[in-house]
Amino acid sequence: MVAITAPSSIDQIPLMRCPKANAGQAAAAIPCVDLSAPGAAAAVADACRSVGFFRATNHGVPASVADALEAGAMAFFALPAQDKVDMSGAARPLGYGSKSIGSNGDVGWLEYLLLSVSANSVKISSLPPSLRAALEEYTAAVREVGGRVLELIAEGLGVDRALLRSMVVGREGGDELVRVNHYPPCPLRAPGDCGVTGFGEHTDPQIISVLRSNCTAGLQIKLRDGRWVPVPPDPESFFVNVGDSLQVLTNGRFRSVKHRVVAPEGSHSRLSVIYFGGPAPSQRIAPLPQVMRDGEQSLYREFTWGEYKRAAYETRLGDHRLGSFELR
Ligand code: GA4
Repeated sequence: MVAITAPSSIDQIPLMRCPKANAGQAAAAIPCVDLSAPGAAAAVADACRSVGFFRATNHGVPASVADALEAGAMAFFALPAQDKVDMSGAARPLGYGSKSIGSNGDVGWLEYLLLSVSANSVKISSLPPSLRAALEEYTAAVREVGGRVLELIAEGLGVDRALLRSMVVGREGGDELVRVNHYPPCPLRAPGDCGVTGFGEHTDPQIISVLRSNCTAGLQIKLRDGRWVPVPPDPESFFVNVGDSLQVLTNGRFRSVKHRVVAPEGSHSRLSVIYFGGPAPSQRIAPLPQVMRDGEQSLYREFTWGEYKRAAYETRLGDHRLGSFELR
């Protein structure tokens, strides 16, 4: 790993280089599912099994909802650094963060807002009212998309349609987060055929994540065969990824996908908004009995979401977090 250092005008932080992904294979490798099509449940399950990631179209969220959030977020990120901290608190882990991710030394070329959005209200009350209103409207819409995807996943797995959705959406004491990531254009050049890391490679600990970005590229996913491929941006679609908890609930049939973001090099910022669907802390995370074959053993020791989340926060971003819960 090579660390590169920013010029003195920018904070001196080490930024890992991020090898360029294989652009030629992108389009073919990323499944696309029309959420309103008759075969959507099978297509979603297929994508979660083969890649752990897919692009979702026909989701029913009007473009104006995402546009309003994008505008509000860009206005927020254009404020002086101190105002952003004053309005939302420094990320610990919730709040406004810049370059530092989590509390174990991970860094990236980005600034962000990380918010708890459970029980329908954005917890950070001193955000500018227009941003708060846009976040609330967007959250309600993306939660519906997440809920629909969880229903399709359940149907595709052959379990009760409401089972996964009810663990996450609108659940009393549930743990839903929204993260708004802003990646300004990066003036640095990493050595070789590399970009600067915007957000280092990791899997998401939750059940599912639903991402929407503007039209600036940067997201990459790791395929099962180890190749990294860029995800062509599409502001009209949502991108869904399987989280570690869904991997466990399916006893490894679905795999949480490794992903990362390379900082933009040109003149445009990347703005992405991610909804993380996590259950209540007391929720038991173990393979669903309905998906197990006769005599099949769980690959994981049993845990609750609260336990897993606490453990996740002790790890570095790129760690294999499920490792210490695997039985073999
Ligand atoms: C990755 C997915 C979500 O962005 C997140 C991240 C969290 C954080 O930024 O506070 C973590 C990371 C994420 C997993 C390992 C720990 C915790 C940073 C980190 C180093 C909000 C989440 O839930 O887990």
